[in-house]
Amino acid sequence: MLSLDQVQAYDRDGYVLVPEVFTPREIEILLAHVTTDGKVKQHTGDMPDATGRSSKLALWMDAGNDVFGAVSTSPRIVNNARMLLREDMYHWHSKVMLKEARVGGAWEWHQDYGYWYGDGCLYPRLISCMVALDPATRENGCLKVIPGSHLLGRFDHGQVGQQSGADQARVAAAIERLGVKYCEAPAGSALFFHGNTFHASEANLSDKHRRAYICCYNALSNVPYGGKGHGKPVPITTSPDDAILSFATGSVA
Ligand SMILES: O=C(O)CCC(=O)C(=O)O
Repeated sequence: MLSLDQVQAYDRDGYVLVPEVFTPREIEILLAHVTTDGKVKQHTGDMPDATGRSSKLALWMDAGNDVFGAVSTSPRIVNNARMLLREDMYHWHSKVMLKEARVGGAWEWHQDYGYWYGDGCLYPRLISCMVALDPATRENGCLKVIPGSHLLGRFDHGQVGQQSGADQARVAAAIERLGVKYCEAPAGSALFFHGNTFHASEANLSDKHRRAYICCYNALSNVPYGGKGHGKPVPITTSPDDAILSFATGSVA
């Protein structure tokens, strides 16, 4: 469970980084599935950055009966995200960010609600949790955020490369007032962040991968209008706390 200080930090800053949410053994199991599992290969796509560098990710809408579903429905993520959101929520989508050594591209400054507004969500009442699968450092392109930017409201987003990027003059002004925080994160840590928190990451020019698993949730009061959106708007049944371990040798559907 998050402490009161951590909840208050999230309310103030729009993000909170929690170390040691998943054990080294759980991360080892997850990475084994990232590198060998058909699900990741099947869903991998590329959203090149402004310079044309490859920014690969594998995205899906289901929190299925597999090792990735076990993370997306983990009580360690779900119960804390519910607390930060202050209401029940449903699984929106999950994705593996594959920022590979030497070739992994950047992610432009954006708010996730910059994308999800277009999916018909009326409020920015969405939350993401980024689980570090490798140690994330400045050298390998860790996530960076603008603290407090979740309170700015939604900026206009346009296309930058094949990504959505926010109005650059407004982002520069926000950075001048609020600064930038690089979220260096040990493997196994979890970074919870608000749907309106500005975030970005730089290219990975290092010789170390920076892979991460991100699960995203939408408040049940914020189901998109017009039947659009991601995921199924049903409350999440949390998995047993040891569920990831049960995928140590098994195959994944
Ligand atoms: O993995 C990254 O560096 C960026 C992730 C991101 O921007 C997102 O999932 O919205």
